[in-house]
Amino acid sequence: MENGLHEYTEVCFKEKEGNGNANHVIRMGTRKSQLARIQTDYVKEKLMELHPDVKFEIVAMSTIGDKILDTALSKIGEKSLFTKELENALERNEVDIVVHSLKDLPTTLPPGFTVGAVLERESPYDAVVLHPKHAGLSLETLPEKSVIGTSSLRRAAQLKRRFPHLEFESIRGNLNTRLKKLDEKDDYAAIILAAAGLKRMGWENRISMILEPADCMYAVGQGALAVEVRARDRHILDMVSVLHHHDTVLRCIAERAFLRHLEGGCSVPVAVHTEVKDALLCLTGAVYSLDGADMLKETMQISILPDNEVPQVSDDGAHVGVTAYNISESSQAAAEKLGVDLAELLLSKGAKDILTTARQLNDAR
Ligand code: DPM
Repeated sequence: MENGLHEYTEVCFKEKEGNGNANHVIRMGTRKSQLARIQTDYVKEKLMELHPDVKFEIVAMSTIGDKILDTALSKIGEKSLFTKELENALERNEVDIVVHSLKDLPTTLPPGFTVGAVLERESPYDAVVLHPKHAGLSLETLPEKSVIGTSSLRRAAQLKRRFPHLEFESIRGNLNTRLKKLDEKDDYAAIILAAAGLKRMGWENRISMILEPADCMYAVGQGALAVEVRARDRHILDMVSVLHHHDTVLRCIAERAFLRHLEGGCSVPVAVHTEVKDALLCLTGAVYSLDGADMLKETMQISILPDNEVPQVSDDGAHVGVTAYNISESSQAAAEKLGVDLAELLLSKGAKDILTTARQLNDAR
């Protein structure tokens, strides 16, 4: 934050109550990585279209997740790795809006914060990026013992299960760093990244294959952008709420409720797949042992038929950290219940043991 603020000294500080008036500048906090900036610019463009009378400014900051580049994400043990410093700035009214990848936002936000918008989801799937020398191959046809770079326990567990001839090693750094490590060294035959991030960076042409749910289900919230705001700041909440995408919101509420009820974070192998079809919300969720040998996977669905109910306006109408007054309250409650019910089903089949063992093994590595 100290790095970002001095660039904007001409802007007056706001009163403690937060930002109330249209003549105020709305400040948007972002991490300094290229992907974070692209995502924040994208949301800024959307907001400028919808609120042409408001001035938006971007403030870039470094976060712990950006500073610790040599340790696997799952081992750092700080749940709000990428979000804490940005939330501190929100709290101090130094920024009014923070844009995140929803999948990096903990399922329980610190008190006082909420997700005021979840934008339409990009592709939620994972993608394989091959070393150029393997062009034309696939995970299936890569040579025995080829090393795949990923520090996602979720990706490694599922892919070990599906492609036992491959080996998996951690790779860290932002997207630019990872692609460089892949191309310029001989350490990895391929790396696995979220298709959404690659697309936003303009690197779609590096995608060799998209992983189908049968091979690798995605992370909770993957591919969706989230706008975090101060929960008490009704003016900003109303301003950003127009960005909510109905189906994405309900899918992500179900996914986040599932993860929260399992007590999973970014350090456990949990994967999901959701669909909205014919007023049905369908959630598939799975937990894996680190080596992928054990798996529990179930699917449930719930009706989200639109109702005539007046949107609830309570102090805390949030569902797993998401506030969406403009989306049917009963559909949101149904989505949250779906996630909880599916988690309960997996827990009744032994998910707790799988996750506890995975956590212990990961901590011991
Ligand atoms: C989280 C994970 C990863 C990110 C764990 C997972 C990937 C870590 C890694 C929770 N956050 O997915 O199982 O590969 O070492 C992250 C990316 C994006 C958001 C990059 C990526 C962009 C896509 C999006 C890192 N967070 O996953 O390739 O907006 O969802």
